[in-house]
Amino acid sequence: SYTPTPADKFTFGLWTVGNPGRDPFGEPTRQPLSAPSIVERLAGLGAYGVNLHDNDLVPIDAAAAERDRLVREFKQALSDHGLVVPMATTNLFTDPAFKDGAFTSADARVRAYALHKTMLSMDLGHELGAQTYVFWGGREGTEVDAGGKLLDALSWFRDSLNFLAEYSRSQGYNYRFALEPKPNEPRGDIFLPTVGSALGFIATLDQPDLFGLNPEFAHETMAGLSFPHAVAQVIDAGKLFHIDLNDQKPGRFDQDLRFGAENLKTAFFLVKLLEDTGYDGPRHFDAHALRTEDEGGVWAFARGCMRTYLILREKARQWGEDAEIQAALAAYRVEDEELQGLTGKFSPENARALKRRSFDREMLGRRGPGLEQLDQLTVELLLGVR
Ligand code: 3MF
Ligand code: MG
Ligand code: MG
Ligand code: MG
Repeated sequence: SYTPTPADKFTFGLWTVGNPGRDPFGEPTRQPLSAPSIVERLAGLGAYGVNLHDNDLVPIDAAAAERDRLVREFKQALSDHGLVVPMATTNLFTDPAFKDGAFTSADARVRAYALHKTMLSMDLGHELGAQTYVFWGGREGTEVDAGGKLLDALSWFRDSLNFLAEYSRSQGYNYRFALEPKPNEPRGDIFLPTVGSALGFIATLDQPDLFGLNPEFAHETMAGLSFPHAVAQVIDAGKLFHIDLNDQKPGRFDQDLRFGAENLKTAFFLVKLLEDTGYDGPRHFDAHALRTEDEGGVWAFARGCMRTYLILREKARQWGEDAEIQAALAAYRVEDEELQGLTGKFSPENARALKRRSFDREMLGRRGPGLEQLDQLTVELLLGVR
């Protein structure tokens, strides 16, 4: 079947299926879609929710009456079609005012405007029911470092996040905040470029417990890193607040490909990781249809993201029940109760006992762990011949 239902918690951004196919070298290839029509189509496909930047719904220069009408029509569509808005975020990258950064601009007026715009957007997100608020610092970075702001930028960024966390509390919004790292594009270098850097930065905030991560498949891949490795570290830190699923060829421009379109095996291990660890937040697809596509291609793209996730989830279940795979796995992980008792926790006695032990170093070096066979079994399972 592999037909999604809201219980699968699949979400898309208004900006994803709504992407009209503009790129740096070419004009849009598709007509814009209205927010209510996106809600209707996504609900029809079995999605759970839809996320947005403030300006995906309300143009930056909209008058109050126009804003109210757009929000009212969007809310009506959400309630008509049973979709929720789990996450909201701010567009701090499209407008020329943010060309040299928002929270990290060297111009104090831009930094203040970024806070002003984000508070209004947090108000909107709350009105729509969002509980997670994402910060993707698209313009927070540099092409040249002659401006000498590398340390200042981190401290301005920290001040802004601290300010907004207090704003959320004072308004009773109680958002959970998720930082979304990206190494580059649109800036030459973006601050906090990877999952690891964002985790380190969170520890320096006033209320670190309110902040977690929104890691993105394409972003870590652009940095030449493994997305499952990054996500595992986020889970280990208890910081997986949200996730952006898509795909990407390493070493290319930001492609935002359909989930599973490129690195299927990596996507499999990611889905397995999310499912095995009981991640119960939204599975958000931050991707868009190829520029070649018409509107039919957009919905084929959306269906494909969800279907591939469900197929990989089923493959992960099969993997867990495959006797040969499980036997190879058990052989790979060598247990030794006595030694694990000594290494689990330091005590002077454990240290003394370990120092006295002798080890058969040559045998340890000779042993083949069987990974070739285990990986081949995995590949054959994925290829559908098991
Ligand atoms: C860009 C992104 C962003 C963020 C979004 C917040 C426009 O590569 O991934 O999409 O995901 O701003 O979630
Ligand atoms: Mg992205
Ligand atoms: Mg992108
Ligand atoms: Mg993203």
